[in-house]
Amino acid sequence: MARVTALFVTTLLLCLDSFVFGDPAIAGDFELVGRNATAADFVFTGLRNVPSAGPGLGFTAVPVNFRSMPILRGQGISYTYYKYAPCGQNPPHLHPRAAELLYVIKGNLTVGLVDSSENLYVNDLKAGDVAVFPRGLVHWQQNLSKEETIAILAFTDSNPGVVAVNRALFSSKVNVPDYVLQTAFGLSKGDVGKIKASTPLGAPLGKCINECGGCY
Ligand SMILES: *[C@@H]1O[C@H](CO)[C@@H](O)[C@H](O)[C@H]1NC(C)=O
Ligand SMILES: *[C@@H]1O[C@H](CO)[C@@H](O)[C@H](O)[C@H]1NC(C)=O
Ligand SMILES: CC(=O)N[C@H]1CO[C@H](CO)[C@@H](O)[C@@H]1O
Repeated sequence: MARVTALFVTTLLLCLDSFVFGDPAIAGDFELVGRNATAADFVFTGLRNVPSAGPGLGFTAVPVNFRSMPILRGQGISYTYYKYAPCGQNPPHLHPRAAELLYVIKGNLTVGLVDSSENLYVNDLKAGDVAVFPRGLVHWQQNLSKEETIAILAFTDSNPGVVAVNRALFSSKVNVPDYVLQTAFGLSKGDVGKIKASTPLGAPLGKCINECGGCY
């Protein structure tokens, strides 16, 4: 449990971490910094008992990337395991360094993406379905059901990175100048202030919007 929590925090830190780079070229089969590999380096056991999302959290996410599993560095692959609460949303975001392939293990999930020609693609997934989000495109997932959804997301980089659109633009921590947002969105200064005040700074990345009042 402590480990899972630590990993969850790691993901959140990674989300805020804009100065990390994608998969480096490595010289050998694999690479660990400063030590030789043991068998345990090739295994990650942190997905055995992932807790469900707690109250107020839209989901639990456990990354299996170069940070939680250092031997992945340079291998061009990683996972994030998700448990979405009922109504839980992974808000619109993009991965600068990776395409994503999502597989629904349990429950239902509505997923959407917008391409660079501003076309919208939305799909209702059921357990067993797979959806792709091409690299760098804005996308989101939401569990519109009243039951938990579980999915595994694969990435084409051991360090896909995350840019959450809401936080990048409206977080008071980032503090994009109001005039930029007023012009871009046609908002009054007061409205910009309201949106900044209600935009999460970090965790939770997703939130049950209305306890399923607006869900099926
Ligand atoms: C790794 O193993 C090699 C022998 O295979 C050894 O020469 C080297 O010192 C080891 N490196 C570390 C950091 O333990
Ligand atoms: C998923 O959706 C189907 C109908 O499309 C429904 O029968 C099923 O109960 C749903 N499952 C969950 C976990 O919400
Ligand atoms: C995307 C999807 O399948 N959504 C489902 C969410 O759950 C409700 C109720 O279980 C279904 O009616 C939706 O179809």
